[in-house]
Amino acid sequence: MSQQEIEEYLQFAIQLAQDAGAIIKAAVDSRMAGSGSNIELKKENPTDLVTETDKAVEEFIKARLFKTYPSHKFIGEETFASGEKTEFTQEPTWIVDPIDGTTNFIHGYPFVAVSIGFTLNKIPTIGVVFNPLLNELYSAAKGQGAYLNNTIKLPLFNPPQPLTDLSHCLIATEAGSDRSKLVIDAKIAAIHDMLRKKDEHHPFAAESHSIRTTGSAALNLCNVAKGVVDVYWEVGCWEWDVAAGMVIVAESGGLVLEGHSDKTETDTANIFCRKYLAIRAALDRESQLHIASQMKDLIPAIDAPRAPVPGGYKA
Ligand code: LIP
Repeated sequence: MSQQEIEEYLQFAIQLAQDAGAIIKAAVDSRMAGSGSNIELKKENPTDLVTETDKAVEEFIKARLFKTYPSHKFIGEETFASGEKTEFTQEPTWIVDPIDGTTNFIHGYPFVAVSIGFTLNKIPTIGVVFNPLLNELYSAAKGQGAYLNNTIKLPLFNPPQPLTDLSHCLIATEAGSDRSKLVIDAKIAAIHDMLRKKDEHHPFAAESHSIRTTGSAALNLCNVAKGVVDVYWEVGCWEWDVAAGMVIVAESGGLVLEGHSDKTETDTANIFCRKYLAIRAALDRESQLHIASQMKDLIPAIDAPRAPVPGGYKA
């Protein structure tokens, strides 16, 4: 595919994200003005929320995509949730989350984004993430760098700040939607180790600067691309949450690895792996891998199967 075609798809995705973002913003504004009628719908899992707006925005994006590129493939959160079979092939494929941060959307917490990723030959090639509540647009195409609002090159720090030790890091992570005791205990134990002082019983404790959660995997990845958080680790989110953000992180000079406790794995994460560990840009890859290895020392082994496990996931 030529650079010209990639540029065409990037501009198409940017416009699509802005138009979808306008629908999300209007829904929030009308609810805040007391005139909205967004009915909150629940999936089987009461902590994995979906609203009428998620569905409407996905339909809007899908219709525009198929009208413009009828032969392209589509993977979307709500399409998947409706039980439609999705296959990942070498074909040009759009991977979309209509609202990443649905819980935030419901509460009016302003970390809400539409996330549009594009893969070619299974390689994440374009990523656009738009937060219409803060009017922040993140975009990247493979080999062309990552940008905020089309003009500000990421990361924001130039050159990137030194990345020396996990104790100096700000770490983003999420509770996720699997609230089974095993998973929550494992995540809290990891957060405990991210925050507490090292001692003989907790040799991997990092006493890091702190932790942050935005409630949106896509925006966590964009914060890594900006360089305003150093590390993001999450188990349990899905390809539509990360497909766009992974391109944005990579193009900012960051890494996205599989977020499991295998210390030796340094390959870029498979977008379908459901476990992600992102490290911001640094002056050299060695320091990024050093931070990844420190994180892997304290990350628990949590399963994130693609099919739901009755009673929750196994830790
Ligand atoms: C959300 C993810 C977030 C995760 C939430 C949820 P949604 O996506 O972006 O990282 O922790 O549980 O999955 O459901 O708002 O599109």
